[in-house]
Amino acid sequence: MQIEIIDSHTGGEPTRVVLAGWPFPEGATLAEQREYLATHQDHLRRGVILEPRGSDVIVGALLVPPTDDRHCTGMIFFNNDGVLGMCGHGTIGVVETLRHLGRIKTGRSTIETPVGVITVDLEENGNVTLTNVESYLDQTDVEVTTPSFGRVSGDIAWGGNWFYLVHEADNAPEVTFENRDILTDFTTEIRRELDKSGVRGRDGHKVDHVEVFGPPSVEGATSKNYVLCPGNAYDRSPCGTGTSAKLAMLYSHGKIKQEERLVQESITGSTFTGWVTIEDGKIIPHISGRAHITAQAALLFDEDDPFCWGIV
Ligand code: PYC
Repeated sequence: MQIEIIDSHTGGEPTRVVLAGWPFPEGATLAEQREYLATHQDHLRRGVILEPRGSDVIVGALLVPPTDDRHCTGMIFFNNDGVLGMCGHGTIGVVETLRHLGRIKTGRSTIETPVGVITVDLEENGNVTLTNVESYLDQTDVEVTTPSFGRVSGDIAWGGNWFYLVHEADNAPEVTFENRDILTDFTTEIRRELDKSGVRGRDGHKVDHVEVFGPPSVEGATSKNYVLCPGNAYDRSPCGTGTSAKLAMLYSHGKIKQEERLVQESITGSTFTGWVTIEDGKIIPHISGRAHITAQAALLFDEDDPFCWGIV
């Protein structure tokens, strides 16, 4: 068996787009297809994402036919832990992959995801602006006490995935690349405490991404972030859904206005530019960045290989 893929990275964060060889999941909607993938095709997710073919950092995107042919494609994201709702850096990676294949034109296109339809604007130079699903602030000043770092306070917001946005902590590590391991410990403890206290997003889903902020180090940036993803890897990019959640939080607190630009720097020094518009009273984030292709390959699966479906 073989699965055809194209790899790219967006601000340092890899995306592996699956083009062929993976049977389309069953379901009338993308949400149903994501459920089918999680239930019946988890071995494929593991085989494509985990070692020995992949790594904890890669986000996969399975391209599926759109349920409405006005849309350019459907896409279902997954990572080392399971399936994802949306993925901002991954969307930019998918668009760059489609551009590489000559399957998308510059200008505006729409793409279906399990959490809604998003819009992408592709420029001649490869820059992509994605208009995300509605994002919102869900809970404010949620406090947890971590065993090693003391008291932490933050807001919970939806940006296509669930985020805990740290705004105050007794002993938060500084947000620097050198501190990435201790930032992983810090955010993992926060997520564990949130889960233990039964804190959930309004749809009952676990709050599985944690975002911490610090002063920027690249010129023109507004802030630098560290984002813990569900499978314990940290996002090398500024995180499209995390930046969307942050924009929704800032707008709801009256700290930014419509169309006001925020340049979010990642822990690796890459940046996304983001802003919000208000449409029918809903906060709609826009995230702009670009991806680069790194590989085009066929992954080979041999049933006799004890690690055929990944090292778990
Ligand atoms: O860019 O939205 C994002 C994302 C989610 C997880 C990793 N990257």
